[in-house]
Amino acid sequence: MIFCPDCRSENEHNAPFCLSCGYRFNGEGRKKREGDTLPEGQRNIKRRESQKADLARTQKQNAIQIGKKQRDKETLEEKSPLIEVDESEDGKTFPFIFVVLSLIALVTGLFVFGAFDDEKVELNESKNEVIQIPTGKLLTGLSGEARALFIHACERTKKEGESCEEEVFLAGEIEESERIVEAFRIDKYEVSNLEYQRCVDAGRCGVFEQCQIFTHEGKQFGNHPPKILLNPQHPAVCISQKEASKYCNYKGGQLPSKNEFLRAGREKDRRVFPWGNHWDPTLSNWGERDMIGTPVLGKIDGFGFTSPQGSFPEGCSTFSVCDLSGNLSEWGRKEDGSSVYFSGSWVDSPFDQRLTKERMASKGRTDVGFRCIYH
Ligand SMILES: [Ca+2]
Repeated sequence: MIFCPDCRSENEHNAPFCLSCGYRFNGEGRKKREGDTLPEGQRNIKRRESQKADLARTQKQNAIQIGKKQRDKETLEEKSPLIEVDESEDGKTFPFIFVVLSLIALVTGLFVFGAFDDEKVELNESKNEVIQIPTGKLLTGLSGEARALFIHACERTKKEGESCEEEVFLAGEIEESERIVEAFRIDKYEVSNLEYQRCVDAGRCGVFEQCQIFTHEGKQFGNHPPKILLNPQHPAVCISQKEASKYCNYKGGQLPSKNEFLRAGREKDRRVFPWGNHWDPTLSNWGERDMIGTPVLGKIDGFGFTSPQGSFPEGCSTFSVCDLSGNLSEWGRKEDGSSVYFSGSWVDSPFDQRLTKERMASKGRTDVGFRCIYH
């Protein structure tokens, strides 16, 4: 446990911020390093430059280790499970390979993900099903308490000497109001790569030609996503908002509006997350970071990349709609035709996992997926 120095409440030792008052832990009791107190979700460019220098210094040693492991694999293959890329492990062993290969790529200029292009993806059955949402009242917007918490966290960040623009931090938030949302049905899970492939096979959906690669370290150079993101059971990535809409039309539906997305996640109250108002780092696949903002892939929620459908049953909404927060953000539709996406993903901070979070984009990327609704 860790005590919040602001309000003295108890928090889990790995909590990125205080659940009671929003204080963002920055490694109290530890000697601060430059850039230790970045705002949630922002990237530390200076630290990354430093990391690159560190990587260059250790490259020679890692290359030696890789060579040794490769020799071990060739001679003792069945005794070397650590260096196997096992998709069934969903990232638990892949990050090791990813890191090691990235070290080589940084020095040689090769793009590591392209190396996996020729590997065959095994197809399995999809777990998705459709959930009925009855006509009912929706409470839109953030509650006063939640908004105050977020603003307090933003103010705290500014006191630590860093920028936090409330209009950016709270971008996409809509006014508190009540309205009736007509009945609809919605996919229980985000559409998987397998489900999307069936639409491609039917000649109704396109294969992505470009993909913006977003990871815990921000936007990356290249056009090839890590192969584990293309696992059949994982949610479909690199699908543009337009192609996602085409998929939903093919299925007889459409992308959800903000109100439909919120209705599926909130039912009858103004909760922040599908499971309630308090952040729980174990109930969704989010962009895990430790107390000083360093990525800790898979250490808290168990997944370093996206996760298969149904991996967080306790994080589903009261309607049993799952992964509305976490795993991938999700494309939505707007009446004015603008392209938006909701909530947060496997690369995002806790604050961005709220159901009401709304951002604008349109191109296929590795942190945005989708699900469909049907009337
Ligand atoms: Ca994660």
